[in-house]
Amino acid sequence: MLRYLTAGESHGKALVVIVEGLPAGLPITVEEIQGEMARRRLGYGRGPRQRFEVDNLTLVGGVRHGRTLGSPVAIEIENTEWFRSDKWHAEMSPAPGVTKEPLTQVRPGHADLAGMQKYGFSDARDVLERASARETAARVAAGALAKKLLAPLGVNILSHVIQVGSVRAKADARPAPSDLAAVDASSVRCFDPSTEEAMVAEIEAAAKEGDSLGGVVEVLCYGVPVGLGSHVHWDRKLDGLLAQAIMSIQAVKGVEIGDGFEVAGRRGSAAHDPIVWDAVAGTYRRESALAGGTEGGMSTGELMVVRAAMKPLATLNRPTLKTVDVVTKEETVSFKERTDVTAVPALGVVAETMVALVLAAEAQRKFGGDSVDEFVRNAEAFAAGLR
Ligand code: EPS
Repeated sequence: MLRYLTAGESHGKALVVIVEGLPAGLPITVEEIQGEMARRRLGYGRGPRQRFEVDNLTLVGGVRHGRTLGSPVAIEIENTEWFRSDKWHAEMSPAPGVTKEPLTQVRPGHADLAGMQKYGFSDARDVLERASARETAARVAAGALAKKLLAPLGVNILSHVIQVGSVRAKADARPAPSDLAAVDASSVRCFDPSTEEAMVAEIEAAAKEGDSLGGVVEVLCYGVPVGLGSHVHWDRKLDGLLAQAIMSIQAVKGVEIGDGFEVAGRRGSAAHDPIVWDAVAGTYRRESALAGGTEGGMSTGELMVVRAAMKPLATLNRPTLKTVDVVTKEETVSFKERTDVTAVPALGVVAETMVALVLAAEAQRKFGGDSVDEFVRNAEAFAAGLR
């Protein structure tokens, strides 16, 4: 079973991810992983950090001569920040000591206060360093491996931004796999050029006021095989696994499979995707994609659609959110930290990653195989059986 663990703090020396359960023979290079990671830094509205992070990574184990060995793949990703200033060497040192600058004006909407109460900390940095979305860099490195594993099955995963703040893209603009470069070329990773401009203006307006913005991204998965996940038990349902994975992304507050929320207001007679037999292809098809590619907790083989809603970031460039200083108990505003105006364009790439990791794990559960060849052979035999 494919599983992975990340470790590391935002301003520590590095992030680490270990991916266990990949079959042997998966071709992968540092450059491919870096390519995915660079996509995560895209997007108008990111803070200064994304301009100097360089995604310097080392494949520490599990890969030899450009192919996985079937052993755990270990990846270390430097935090460029650590190497830019000595501040972080002292502030994040693992050696015994105390900070000179504890952060005590906790931010509403961030992990600060609940984390300090839960773990008994008196400095919010003990929480925020790990709560930071910097951790998603490690996830994206793992996701690059998951996408490579899914590629020979014909699975193609991409995302696009459909809302930034109050600006929403037209519902019918949905990119195909060949449109990925165009989406990534958009300054906000929006597929609809007419909306892109309005989104940028929305970000500029928020930036001017030191404020932040949330939004919505849509992940599209083309070519997902039939039968990933299962109806037989709650924790094997594919849509449940996808929802958990998406909700685990920092600042995500909502998830939708297909047109879940819109369909809730329809009558049953107009809420489901009609099934037809495609005699030419020798396969069943759905005439629409309302269900988002899952029925009964299993993939149907149709276009998979997963949306994620991100709240506006809780760190503001001009802090105005009312809070309490946990030392004095006096009313104040939350502490100032360098931050992004919005990270919605990056959310799309992280959401792709989480979907890829779920689909890769479920594909491996279904098709097994200790080598990529065996995995692909098994998947092809299953598909041939369906025909
Ligand atoms: C983040 C705050 C910012 C972002 C960071 C996520 O970091 P910093 O406080 O160092 O400026 O840049 O995102 C990343 C570093 C990244 O690589 O995505 C937060 O509080 O979540």
